Amino acid sequence: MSAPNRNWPAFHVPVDRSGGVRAHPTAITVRARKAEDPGTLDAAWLRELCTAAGADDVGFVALDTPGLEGERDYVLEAMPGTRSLIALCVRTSRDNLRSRSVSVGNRDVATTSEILHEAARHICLELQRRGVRALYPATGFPMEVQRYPGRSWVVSHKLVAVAAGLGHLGVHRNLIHPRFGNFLVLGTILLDAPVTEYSRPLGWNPCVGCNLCVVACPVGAIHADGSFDVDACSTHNNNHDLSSFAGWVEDIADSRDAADYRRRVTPGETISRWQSLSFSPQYRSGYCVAVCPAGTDVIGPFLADQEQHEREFLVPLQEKPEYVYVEPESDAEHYVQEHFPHKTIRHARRSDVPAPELDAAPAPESE
Ligand code: B12
Ligand code: SF4
Repeated sequence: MSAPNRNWPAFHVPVDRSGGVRAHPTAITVRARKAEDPGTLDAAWLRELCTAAGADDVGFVALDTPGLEGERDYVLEAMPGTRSLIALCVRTSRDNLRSRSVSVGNRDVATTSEILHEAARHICLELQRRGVRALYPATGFPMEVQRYPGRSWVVSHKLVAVAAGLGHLGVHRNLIHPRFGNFLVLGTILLDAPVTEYSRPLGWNPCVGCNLCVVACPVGAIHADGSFDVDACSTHNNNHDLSSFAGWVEDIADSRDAADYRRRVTPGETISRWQSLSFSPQYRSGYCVAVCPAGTDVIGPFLADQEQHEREFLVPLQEKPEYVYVEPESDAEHYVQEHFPHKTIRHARRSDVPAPELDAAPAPESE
């Protein structure tokens, strides 16, 4: 027999509603404070706040900046009233990302992402204390994945970073910072206040057009003309996530017994998925980032001896025997057969995820 409320009355401390909300002690305290209008944020002060919090570089843009039209509905959905955006970046440990041991690169991507989240959170709390509304979406995951296979990201950090002058996209479509190159994690903060001075896009592109990213990619996703095969990249690199994860679950469900499961999924693949689930998503390659020599902090040894750069950072990735995940009969499959015959082709099982029935995209102008 249950005995509701025997020890706890409906209200442990009764709420006094006699004077309405305006007479409530909270309302009286807040009214007694001097109302401060945070007004327009001083750009120099904001820059100092961001760099002191741990950002390696930062820029500011108004939400209505040309180039960000596609971001508007998503941003206003996340925080109605957003007026400006902070683009920020934190450097990664270059040699982690260049390592043939992909786990070493993944460790640093995850660590740097958390450092950026912590910096962004610190900035948001300081702005909140000053009466400015501010929020930071994740650098990558978690995202609004219920919208997959539609757009799941809240804001495109690359587009905001370009508009805010942090760099330009290289042939590999990653942002290249003029100093740090592509060895960074990007983030964005949404603000409901304007900033005294906005940044402008960089007048030149730090990409040097060497095309090392083109020849490093194991699935041929990056083309020298700047076009990009999203499907080839995500089928291989994101083999633990999204539709590939759903496909793995279906492989388990379809297996008659352990032997049948092993015919579909190797023990190494099972263990690898355990690692992704336990620690952080394990990308299979970020080879386009690893080999990129662009950026004044990075390019010195490449300029001194390009062949040495390739021997150290490109060739080990090209020669590495590894599983490469492709769709059967895709361009990516033919590319691996032709360029990397020593790598082992695996046909990824990807679940066919239907478009979501609910909340597939923001309502336009949700301001
Ligand atoms: C979606 C996404 C992906 C997708 C698509 C990549 C892409 N080019 O759009 C996949 C899974 C393939 C991917 C892979 C990688 N990503 Co990623 N990814 C993102 C994400 C969430 C949004 C990217 C974005 O803005 N796309 C829109 C525009 C700007 O991209 P675009 O290149 O101009 O155009 C392509 C897309 O629009 C695509 N497209 C069009 N419609 C749709 C719809 C869907 C559903 C998808 C998936 C794509 C897509 O087609 C265009 C290609 O021609 C951001 C995080 C974020 N919230 O911003 C990280 C981000 C871009 N990724 C990043 C990284 C590092 C990677 C990887 C190296 C993974 C790794 N190992 O770490 C690879 C590199 C692939 C590459 N060369 O581009 C970094 C880039 C840092 C930098 N220096 O720029 C980001 C910014 C994460 C971060 N916070 O630092 N990524
Ligand atoms: S590897 Fe070379 S071509 Fe590719 S993005 Fe970097 S500088 Fe540009």
